[in-house]
Amino acid sequence: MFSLMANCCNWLKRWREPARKVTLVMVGLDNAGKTATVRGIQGENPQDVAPTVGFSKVDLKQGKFEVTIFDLGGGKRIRGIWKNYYSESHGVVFVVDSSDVQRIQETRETMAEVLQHPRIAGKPVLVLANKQDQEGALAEADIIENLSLEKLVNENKCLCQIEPCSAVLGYGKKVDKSIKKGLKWLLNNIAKDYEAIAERVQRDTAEQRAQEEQDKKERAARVRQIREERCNDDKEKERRRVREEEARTNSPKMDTNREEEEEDEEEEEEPDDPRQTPENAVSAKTGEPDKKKTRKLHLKRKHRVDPLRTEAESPAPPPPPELFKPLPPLANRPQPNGDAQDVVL
Ligand SMILES: Nc1nc2c(ncn2[C@@H]2O[C@H](COP(=O)(O)OP(=O)(O)OP(=O)(O)O)[C@@H](O)[C@H]2O)c(=O)[nH]1
Ligand SMILES: [Mg+2]
Repeated sequence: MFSLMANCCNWLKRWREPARKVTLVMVGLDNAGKTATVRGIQGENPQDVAPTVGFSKVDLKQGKFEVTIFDLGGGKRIRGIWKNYYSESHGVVFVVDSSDVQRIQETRETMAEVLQHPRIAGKPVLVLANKQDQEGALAEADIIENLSLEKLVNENKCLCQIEPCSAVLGYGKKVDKSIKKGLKWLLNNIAKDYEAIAERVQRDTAEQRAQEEQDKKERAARVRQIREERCNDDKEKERRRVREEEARTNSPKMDTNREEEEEDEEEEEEPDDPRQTPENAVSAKTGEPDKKKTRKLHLKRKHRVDPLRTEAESPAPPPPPELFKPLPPLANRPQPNGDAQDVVL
């Protein structure tokens, strides 16, 4: 009679207890069967699931527990995000593909990283040795050995349970019993130490939020600094551009003068340059002869003869036509006949 009353009191006490909110993180290599497992527990068909990119959040009621499961993508490049969910988790579900013997070492290393993390160590861990329906799947004992599971959980003070299972066997009420059993074990062990775990979750979450806030501020400060530096760079570039523009605007005159000076120097150094013609002295800009140049050229042209022009413009004069023949000298003149008289012209 007394024990019956005690049982009734306990039941009443439990019934009046508020539902416990528990958050679980579900991890494991890609293709292990995490999403299929969650689907089965939810009562959805676990077949034809797509790889998880990022994470999916599932809320479900399990007895007196309101459970939130973070089903995280297991791809190598996604694993980096796992740690962001550790602080708010009360426990861990680690899913192993028992048929993927080739990646068992990768699984071991990944599990070690998870359990060693300061925000996970000490929390209860359920290992689901999934895909037991597959041929060649490692049995429970092989998995324990290959993962050095005992050593890992002892070192990190994690309560641990391993359940060989198959996520595709059924769903809803027909979900693999081992999965149900494992989940029950996990929730009960969290419940046993709920206050301590919940306090830790609260503290770790607050720390993480503060850290995230700090990171955000630092990131914002870095972005601001980069923007300022870029802005200064832009201003400097603009200033340089303006200077160059100004220099370009002024430079043609300077260059022309310089060219002229150089030409003058050349003229003085090489006075017999055959390319020096009067046309060179005409300013390219105005079409007017440059006075200075003309003067110089004029001076110099006194000493110069351009053979080509001379020939072309002043051809040699033709010999004058022979209008009359000069008389031969007197001595050689033919003698007139006797009657004729010499005529002196
Ligand atoms: N044969 C068999 N196939 C399973 C089992 N569990 C899951 N699968 C299949 O394995 C594949 C991967 O399952 P997922 O649930 O997507 O794996 P996951 O761990 O969520 O993978 P990621 O989201 O990439 O991390 C799917 O084709 C599932 O149908 C099982 O117990 N047995
Ligand atoms: Mg998935």
